[in-house]
Amino acid sequence: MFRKALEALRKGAARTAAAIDGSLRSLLYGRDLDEALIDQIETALVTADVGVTLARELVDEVRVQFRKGVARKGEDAIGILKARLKARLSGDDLRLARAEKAPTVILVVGVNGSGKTTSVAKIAKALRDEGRSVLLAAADTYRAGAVAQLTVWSERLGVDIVKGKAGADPAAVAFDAADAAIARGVDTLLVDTAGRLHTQEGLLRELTKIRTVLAKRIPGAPHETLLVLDATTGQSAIAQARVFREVANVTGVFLAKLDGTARGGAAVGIQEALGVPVKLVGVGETPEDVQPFDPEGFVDALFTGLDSA
Ligand SMILES: Nc1nc2c(ncn2[C@@H]2O[C@H](COP(=O)(O)OP(=O)(O)OP(=O)(O)O)[C@@H](O)[C@H]2O)c(=O)[nH]1
Ligand SMILES: [Mg+2]
Repeated sequence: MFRKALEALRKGAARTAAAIDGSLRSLLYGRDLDEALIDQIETALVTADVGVTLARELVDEVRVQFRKGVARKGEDAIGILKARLKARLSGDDLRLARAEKAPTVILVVGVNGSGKTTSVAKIAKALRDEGRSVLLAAADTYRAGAVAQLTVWSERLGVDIVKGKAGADPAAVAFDAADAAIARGVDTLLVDTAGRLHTQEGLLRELTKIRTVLAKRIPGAPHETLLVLDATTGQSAIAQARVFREVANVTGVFLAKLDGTARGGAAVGIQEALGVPVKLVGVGETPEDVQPFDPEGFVDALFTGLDSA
């Protein structure tokens, strides 16, 4: 999905690039490497939210190559960092899962305000643009106004929606939506859920119930569970991700608000901490502002300005 240019992604990564760029560029460009300089690279990477452990690993590699006499210049260090980061981020299947037999069910989870509902609209639009039929399930019956918010998106995008009353059991809404998806023969059912903190046990249990109901109606559902993380929250997003992975069987990350942060390095940290791939990134507030996560393009964008590769 989303066969588009990388422009929007670059826009999002550009801020992170500026952060890494500002420090690494002045640090490394045109300079000879030495041990002290290599230590400073680590600080620059941690500042960009790559994560302490990974930053150390990356820098260790630079140090090894330096001691072997292979890496001599700042530019060599940049080359090593880029290659390592790309290797880290690639390899997983970054496409959204699809059921063998329609409907495919995509469950969207995350903490309050991370960008779930907006991300549902983005995915709905992208799928519809590919000619696939989409049904939305407004299973956030917790927050007043949540159903109305998704309804507005459904009207703007021209896709159907199944909703319950405010305060209704979200699992019941999921049940009705699954039935409707089968009856209407839609390709993909997108389930929006209430924002919940990773400390709210009752709400976390509710997710399990939603999953159970979906699986009962549709074999293998949910086929994809996307955890929406707010990229501007950096390391906190990683802590959330750990808990959600445990309780919600997260299969992919939608990294929202990448346009609003200089800390896009979190994309790398998340993948490292979870072993779950970042599949999509959000780079703005409109339904067009979504891109597939492209490890090559992302890493290049992180280092834009450092070299032209
Ligand atoms: N800049 C930017 N803003 C975003 C992006 N995604 C979502 N937002 C904004 O973030 C805010 C929260 O988005 P929602 O989609 O309502 O978040 P949510 O997770 O559904 O929130 P709750 O249902 O209350 O938990 C809104 O103002 C969105 O417009 C993004 O990729 N970039
Ligand atoms: Mg919402």
